[in-house]
Amino acid sequence: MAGTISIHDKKQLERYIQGGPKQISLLYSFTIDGADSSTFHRLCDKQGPTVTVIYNTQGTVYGGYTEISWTSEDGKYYRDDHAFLFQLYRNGKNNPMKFPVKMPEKAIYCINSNGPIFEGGHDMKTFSGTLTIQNKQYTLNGSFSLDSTFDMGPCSIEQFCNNTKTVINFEVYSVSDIPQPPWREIGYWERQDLERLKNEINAWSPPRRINLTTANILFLGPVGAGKSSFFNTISSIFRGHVTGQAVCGSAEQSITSKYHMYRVRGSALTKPMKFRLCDTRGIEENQGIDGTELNYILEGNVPNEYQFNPSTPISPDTTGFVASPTLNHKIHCVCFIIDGSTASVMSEKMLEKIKALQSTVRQKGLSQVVLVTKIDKVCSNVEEDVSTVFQSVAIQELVDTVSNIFGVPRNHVLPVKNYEKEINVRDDISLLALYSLRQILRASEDFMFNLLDR
Ligand SMILES: Nc1nc2c(ncn2[C@@H]2O[C@H](COP(=O)(O)OP(=O)(O)OP(=O)(O)O)[C@@H](O)[C@H]2O)c(=O)[nH]1
Ligand SMILES: [Mg+2]
Repeated sequence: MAGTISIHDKKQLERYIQGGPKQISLLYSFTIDGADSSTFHRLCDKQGPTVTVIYNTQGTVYGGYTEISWTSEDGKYYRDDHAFLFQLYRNGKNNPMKFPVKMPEKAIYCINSNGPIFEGGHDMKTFSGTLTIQNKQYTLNGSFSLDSTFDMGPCSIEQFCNNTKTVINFEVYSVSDIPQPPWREIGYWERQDLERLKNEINAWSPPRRINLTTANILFLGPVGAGKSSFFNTISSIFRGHVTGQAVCGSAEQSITSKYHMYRVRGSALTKPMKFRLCDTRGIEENQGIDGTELNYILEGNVPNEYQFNPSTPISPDTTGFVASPTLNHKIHCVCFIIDGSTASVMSEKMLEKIKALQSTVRQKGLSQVVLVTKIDKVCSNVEEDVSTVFQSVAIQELVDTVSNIFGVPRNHVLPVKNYEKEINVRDDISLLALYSLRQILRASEDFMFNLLDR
């Protein structure tokens, strides 16, 4: 059933209501259903958020929005923190205005004998009983005192509704969110999908003909970005509880001071998986890993458990330096890890440093992916439920920004939420982390396939 309201007016109401695109559908209309309060209740009760739109004889269009369902009661106030009155047209001219609720505890009043009542002090008590139609007009029998429950600012009753109660139509529309298609389709968030991914990663191995025992994945990123936490997240998923094998935390300088080539295993008794997650100290503006050190790490010269020393960079004289590394020692994929909550405000100096390191990685023909952590700090919906990540516009924009900063395709930018405050593992966090790890393993395969071709 179509109403009188135009697409332009719906867009205006959508902006007032906030929270993205809305489906606005007609529930009740004087001209179609008759001006009768019991008909209003029959068609509009228990319908969730609604918008009431009144068209008066002077070309003024105004009304009220509530996210609380109308009900048939003996008389009861309902709290609504998001209710508002509005105007769309004044005397035939477009004049959009929103009047927010200022006494939310008495935003609406439900009573079976009346139509919609926006009030606390009868701000907009529309009509009661049955109204008769005369010359295609209805005269509302409610009262409009305005400004006790809603903040009308300087808008007078004359300006709001011409101080007249003769109307040509009165409509109530239901308002609901239009579900947005995900901006990245991964298509699964169920427990069995998590088990499937775990099995797939557990069984993963480098392509046979390459003769590699493990894929070595290097984590590189600013101090505090969540590098060690990502290893802990992956380890927690396979161990079945949140673990803290890698030391994490927040400090001015890198918490991680050793180079760790971590293996992941389900328990002490099971074989490790066929990839190593190589954790490094963080990138700092004035110290930390530089191009030469990175080159040694990528080439496999740096031994596991190497203690970084800011005053003496890695060199062939370093104890344990692997002078003749094989392909098994080398890095096969670089995973830049950055903090999503500060990605767009990284300093020029930090960006320059990252770009220089990226160029070293690129020269070696290695695959690069970017893991964006702390997405729970970027979007509150995602904080509550990580499976909404690919519906979140904020995360989509973050991925676009990071893809521009790093100059990598968007499908190589992977948002994750690490385990940090949680005590138990959660399917939504685990699924996203494993999905990202699978993409990282696939990126390492790309490099290995290039080796095969050589
Ligand atoms: N809210 C939130 N906090 C996170 C997330 N990932 C990591 N953290 C927190 O960020 C802080 C730094 O995490 P680490 O894993 O130690 O970071 P790092 O990159 O290893 O840092 P350095 O070793 O110092 O270079 C810790 O307090 C973590 O709990 C995340 O996804 N969400
Ligand atoms: Mg660390």
